[in-house]
Amino acid sequence: MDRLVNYAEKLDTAARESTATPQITPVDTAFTVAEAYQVQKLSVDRRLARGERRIGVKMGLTSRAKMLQVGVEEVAWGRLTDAMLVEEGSALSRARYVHPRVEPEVAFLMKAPLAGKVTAAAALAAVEAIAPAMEIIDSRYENFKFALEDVIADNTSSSGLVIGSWHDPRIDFSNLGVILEIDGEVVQVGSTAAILGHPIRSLVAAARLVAEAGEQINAGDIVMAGGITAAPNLAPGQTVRTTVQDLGAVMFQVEA
Ligand code: 0L1
Ligand code: MG
Repeated sequence: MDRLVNYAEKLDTAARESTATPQITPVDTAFTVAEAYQVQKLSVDRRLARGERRIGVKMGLTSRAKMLQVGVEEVAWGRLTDAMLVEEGSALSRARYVHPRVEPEVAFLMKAPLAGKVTAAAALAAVEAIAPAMEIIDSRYENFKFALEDVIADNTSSSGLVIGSWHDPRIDFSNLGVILEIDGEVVQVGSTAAILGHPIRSLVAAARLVAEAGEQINAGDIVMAGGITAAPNLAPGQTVRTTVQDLGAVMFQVEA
């Protein structure tokens, strides 16, 4: 079997069965970023073949802290499907994941397609609305450990998304305060400026990266702009809430 197809199948199975799988790069030292994106597509295509629907893209490694942690200077992207949507205010099952964490984010809803090299103004003009959001990240690798190529192949750890109320994007969202609370206790504080200095830069990067893969951002797509703070672990019994200044709050609960 082609080695990339084999990796895609292993990652897809790990996600479906909520079991960790070994990293690729320690064994396949020649595995490249370009091949990793091919594996990501092959793996997500398996989900689409099972009936899931593509709903947009996520940007990852968008904060300086995360880039330094992984030792890269470039953002990464992943694909979102409808099965990853967690209804705002609902309870998600911890058992569906390997070792889930949560990231406070903001999400864009697109009203026009976007692809290639675009200006920040063009990107903003294609946005219908902006919302407070959270991403559930859940590396399929053992101990949540990976190299850049591994995590790209694993759809940049993306496992779920929770979206709050959509707002008019014609506000200044460059530096909005963000609070992540677990069980009413503030566990992370940040600013939307942590996303590449301004979240619109994440959308500009998304347009460029999806075009490099021969794809585009479509009208109606959701684009998750990227993590704003460190990502705490999720455990059964928790109530998790993110509040973004001027955009309001978004929450979910964790059950066993
Ligand atoms: O969305 C993100 O920034 C996560 C990217 C992958 C790294 C991780 O799993 O922490
Ligand atoms: Mg994220």
